[in-house]
Amino acid sequence: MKKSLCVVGLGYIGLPTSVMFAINGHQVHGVDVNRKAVEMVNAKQLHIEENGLQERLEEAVDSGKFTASLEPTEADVFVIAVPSPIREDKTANLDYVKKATESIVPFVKEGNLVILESTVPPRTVEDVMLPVLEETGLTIGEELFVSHSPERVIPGKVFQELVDNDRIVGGINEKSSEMTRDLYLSFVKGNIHLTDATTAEMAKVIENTYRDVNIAFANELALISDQIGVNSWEAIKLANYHPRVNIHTPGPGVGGHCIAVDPWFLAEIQPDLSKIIQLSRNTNDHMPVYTAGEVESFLKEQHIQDPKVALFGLSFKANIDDQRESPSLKVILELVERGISFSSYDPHIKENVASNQTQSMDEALEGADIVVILTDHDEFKQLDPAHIQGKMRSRLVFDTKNALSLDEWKDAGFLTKRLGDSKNG
Ligand code: SAJ
Repeated sequence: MKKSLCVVGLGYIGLPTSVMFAINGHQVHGVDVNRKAVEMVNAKQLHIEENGLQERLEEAVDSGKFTASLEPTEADVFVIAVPSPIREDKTANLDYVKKATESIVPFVKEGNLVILESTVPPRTVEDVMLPVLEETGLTIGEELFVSHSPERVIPGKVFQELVDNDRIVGGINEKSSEMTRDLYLSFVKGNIHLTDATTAEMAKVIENTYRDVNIAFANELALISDQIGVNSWEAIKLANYHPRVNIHTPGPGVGGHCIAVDPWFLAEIQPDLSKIIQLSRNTNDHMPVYTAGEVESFLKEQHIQDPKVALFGLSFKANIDDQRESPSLKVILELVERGISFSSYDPHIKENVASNQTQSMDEALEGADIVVILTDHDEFKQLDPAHIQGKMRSRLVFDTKNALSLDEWKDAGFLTKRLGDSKNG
């Protein structure tokens, strides 16, 4: 049955989700505190980038099924998709979730459903949202239904993953779970798994924590390999041929607003019981420092005076324009601390004044002694070392993402180094 929806938060998750509900026949009203975002959505313009979003937004707005404003409206279903970042002290900042919940209270009526999509520490629905929703005067679970259905999509492939991924639905009771499942069935083709709200919160946080711990393990293997004449990339690949082993890859650190954040949600609620989780976070956070140290020692070994470093890649992962929590920015801070001068280049990022960014690769290479690959963009995998060597002062290359065929670079006269690989010196 077609419903009316009010979606609070029109960002990386809320906007694509609103559009999906609208093009599947529901009447959707989107809400955001950012006036510019609201105006752009109504004008069918994008304030975020996502493959396939533009045409779907146009379809949704043109059909009259999607509108946006600064204020919530009455609806059958309220979906909350707002940020849940961490504070300086690594504790969850749930202010946005709380404010969004408060903002819908005047509009909630008997029979409505409230769904939280934001990733949150386990117990947030029960301990933070429900007390606010009780202010409606409705009996929770009988007159008002509530659930957590965490988003699980990867930037760049959101529309594919919204449809194909399995979905977790955790209601505060069975009726809440069933109502939520029935709604998502309008576009989800993956399986929908029903549970309680707190287990759904836990499952979502576990997914990103699993990845963080696994990457920390890979990074630790890289550090060990750097000491013992082993290429960790090769060793990990070989180990992964075992049918029950799946080790992730090392790198200059873990960025983005999910994997570097969510493990702290578990550390915060049980600090004494989350030792591996905290150690992994710290291991991954140390990688930019290690990377900068490796750059410095490579330059020193070659006795290069007043070196200049050309950093390639500023976004937090390959082929996207997102710099949030990017390890590259932390490597930059470390180079500044060490007094090493640098330029930077990223074909996906238009402007970042803080990082001495140049608009062309050749400009970044001018007078440089070393190229450091920090993000494995497709463009970097195809770099021609013969072209690059002509632009530089010295010929050193350090690949932290295993993006390059270093043999080709050696043939072009480069001294090469790879993170986690002391086999190819
Ligand atoms: N990274 C490594 N080694 C690896 C994999 C990644 O160093 O083997 C680094 C990347 O370079 C990047 C960071 O980790 O800096 C995070 O990248 P990612 O692709 O692992 O994750 P995100 O943050 O883009 O998206 C994750 C996804 N979660 C999982 O895969 C379990 C996505 O499905 C979630 O929706 C998203 O977090 C989220 O919003 O929670």
